[in-house]
Amino acid sequence: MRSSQFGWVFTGAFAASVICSSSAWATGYLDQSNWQAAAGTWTFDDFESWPAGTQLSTNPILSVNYDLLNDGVTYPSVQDRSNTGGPTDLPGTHVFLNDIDFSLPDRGPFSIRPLAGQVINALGAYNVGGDDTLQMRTYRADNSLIESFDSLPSFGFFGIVSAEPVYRVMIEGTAGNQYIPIDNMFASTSGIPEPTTLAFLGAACVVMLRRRAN
Ligand SMILES: [Ca+2]
Ligand SMILES: [Ca+2]
Ligand SMILES: [Ca+2]
Repeated sequence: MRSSQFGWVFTGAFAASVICSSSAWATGYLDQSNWQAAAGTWTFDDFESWPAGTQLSTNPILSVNYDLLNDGVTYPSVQDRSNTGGPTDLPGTHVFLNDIDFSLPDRGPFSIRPLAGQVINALGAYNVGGDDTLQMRTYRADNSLIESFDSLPSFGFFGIVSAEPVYRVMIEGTAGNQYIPIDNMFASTSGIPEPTTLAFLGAACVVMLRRRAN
């Protein structure tokens, strides 16, 4: 075995031990600094650079796409907080909203996907609704659920760091009126991992769990 191969295997085994030591393939965070440390590399959009009223189908700052809202015709939109209400704890005046007309009802959850050829490894955002609890859910390529994680009520950071590649993230109100401004979105994305890498991590996990069971 070449030394580079040994290094790769060692790194893989270490990664597997981290993954296997947790009960799930993804971890939720309510602390922005802890999420950032776990995500490693990430980008960040405070939505201040977009004019108020802009609908976003794609966000090059975060390397993600946004699906149409439930009405089938509008995308989530950047809005001025003076129109959406909510806590003023964060700097700036722009938020990201699942509506376009500032009146109930809302237009459904945010559905966030990686750009073509990419996966999402971690995603975080601030709940700035003032009256909502938000749920973040991560999904595999076959749309099966990886992990679900709830924000604190009213205000605060919440995010997921996933060991499994994420192909879709949903953010939905689970308490409150479902009209849910969010802000300061963070994302970590990368190219789609090689199947051999995933297979190796999975195999290392099985070996480790077997050893633990003995
Ligand atoms: Ca903002
Ligand atoms: Ca509305
Ligand atoms: Ca609300």
